[in-house]
Amino acid sequence: ADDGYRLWLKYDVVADAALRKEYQRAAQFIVAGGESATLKTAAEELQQGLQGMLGKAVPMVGEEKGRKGGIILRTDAAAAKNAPLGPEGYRVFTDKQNIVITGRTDAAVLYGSFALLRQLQTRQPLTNLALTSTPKIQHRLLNHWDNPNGTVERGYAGSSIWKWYELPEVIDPRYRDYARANASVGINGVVLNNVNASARYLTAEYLQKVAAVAGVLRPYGIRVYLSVFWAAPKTIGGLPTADPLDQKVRQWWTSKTDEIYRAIPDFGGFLVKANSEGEPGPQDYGRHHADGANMLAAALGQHDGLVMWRAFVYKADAKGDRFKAASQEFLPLDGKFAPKVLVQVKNGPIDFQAREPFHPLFGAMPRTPLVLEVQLTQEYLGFATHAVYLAPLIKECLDADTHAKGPASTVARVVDGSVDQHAVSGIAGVANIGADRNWTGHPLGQANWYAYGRLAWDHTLTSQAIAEEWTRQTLTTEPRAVATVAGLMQQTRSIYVRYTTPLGLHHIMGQSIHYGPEPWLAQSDRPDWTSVYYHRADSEGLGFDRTATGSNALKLYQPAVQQLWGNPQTIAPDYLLWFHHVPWSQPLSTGRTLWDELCTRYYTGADSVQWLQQQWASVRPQLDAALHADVAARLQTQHKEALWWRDACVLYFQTWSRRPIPAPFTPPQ
Ligand code: GCW
Repeated sequence: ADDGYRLWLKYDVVADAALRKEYQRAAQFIVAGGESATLKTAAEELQQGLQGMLGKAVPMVGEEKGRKGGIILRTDAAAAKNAPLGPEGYRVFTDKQNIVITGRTDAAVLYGSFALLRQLQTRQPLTNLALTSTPKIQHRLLNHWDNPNGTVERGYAGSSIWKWYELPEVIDPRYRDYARANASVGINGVVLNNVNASARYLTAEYLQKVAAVAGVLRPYGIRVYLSVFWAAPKTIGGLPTADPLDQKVRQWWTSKTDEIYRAIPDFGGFLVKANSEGEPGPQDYGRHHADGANMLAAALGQHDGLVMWRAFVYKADAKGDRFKAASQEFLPLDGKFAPKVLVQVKNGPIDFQAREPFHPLFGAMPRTPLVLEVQLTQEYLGFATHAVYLAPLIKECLDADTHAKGPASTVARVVDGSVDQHAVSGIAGVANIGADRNWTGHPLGQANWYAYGRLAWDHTLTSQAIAEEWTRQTLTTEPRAVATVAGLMQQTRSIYVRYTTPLGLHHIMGQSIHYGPEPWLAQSDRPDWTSVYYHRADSEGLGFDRTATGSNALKLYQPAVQQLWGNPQTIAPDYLLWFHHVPWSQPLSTGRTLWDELCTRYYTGADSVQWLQQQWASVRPQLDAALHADVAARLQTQHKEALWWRDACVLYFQTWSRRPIPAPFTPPQ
């Protein structure tokens, strides 16, 4: 039985004998082309993959010496001169009947090796190979929200994979498999700990542990970063303050940073959540975010590291609009950040909802490189129980046009630096990884880790293509089953939106757990954690007016976007209630009234889970039985809970609309 541990790096034997022969002919030996740890890693990965897929060992040789039919790894600064490969881009091509994998750096060759393995795993021909690819974004990070005690904030796949109590002496072999998986999709940095950070990671004791992990990840081209607790100079430094303009505080961070680089020479840098949800920060001392970020940038000094400063901030203001909070704090700081600082912005203005409009900071801070933060762990998307393939969600954000510098100023192009000509760029995915045997709890959750990496590397890839690629490597290569699985994956996100938060509803889920429906929630520690704050249902209608007659958050976007979303008649229904308070009786572009459309989406959404179940059932013969049964069982739960969402929301909103559930959905008498 497939326990899911091998992820998409399964390397199962190629069943088609003719194709296997073709592959065997093309891969008779490997030339590692150097002694570096990364090149050795690449060659070993090829050996492991080929051994599995070809069913026989492929030897490593020192030089090809005129031999043909082998794979040659070659790090070559000059070879890549004509093509703009950058430091990480690779080329895989056929030369004198050998397959050459080349790039300017060893890491590039490693990425090329994984690209070749992907060709084999997806059963593509190897004749006249010409694969060329360069990452569009420089820093492609996973953010772990993992705590020192082994828990994972918003993690649904077991405890943390990092075994801090055993490190640095015990190196869990899993760290290496984790590195392989990341490198295979081009992830080149990982923040090991939660943004709600413990200062403990900065102690000498823990830095040794972090260094040990960094040692495992390094050959895979992955650098480690740490989230920092702002008040660390007080809690572990013994200082009376953490004021970023205090000389002793600055000195403390500088020597701490030097200490980190002595232990981890290629340390990536810091991620900071400050003055957000109760975390300490520079505002505690009357300073602003840029004071804080620039102080850390100064501490980094000549070290090759970055500061990623999060923009996820909002105040408990019943009369305000949380949608605007980050813009209010950060827009005035554009141009005030030091060169080593990037501001990290969630995809949407609220918090990883099933659908959000793109964050209005994208395109609005031209002088600051912005990191896009997306969430792979399904905090608001059904944990590890509901099947939600996230590539369509991520793409929706990446492809959104900010119009910052005219049309085609997409979020993707803001983030990759091309809109504002930034020299540095980054993207972050909040990991969905835990110590569960299959890494992600829901077997299909693996696809979200995979898709994130692929999109971080190349945001022009389509979700459909990534779904197919992942399915072929992970589940089956049988073409009809691949089409069925990829096809159902493509629908999962919009189905989830329909039975939970259709038409632009948001933040109506269970309090603090963020699971299941609780649209009636009116009391909480903070007004902006209730549901009624967001849906604004009353006897007239539903939705948050963010136009000029309401909070006017819409004004944060460029005029072209305001135009697109400002008119309730022309805005796409998917975004409607994000921006408009709409009468229950209002006819929508779908031909139904708001109330009827709302009911229709809840009912058809829940029904569609049965469609998912049918599609999944149809591929049973092609899939591993245990894995198939696992997903089938989760889909059963998902269907039950889709009905729960539907009934809770429709019946609750009905207390305001006072209208009957439209005929096709009325339960039989
Ligand atoms: O999504 C929310 C979560 C918090 C999280 C916070 C953040 C790490 O509910 O658990 O804290 O956002 O992104 O900082």
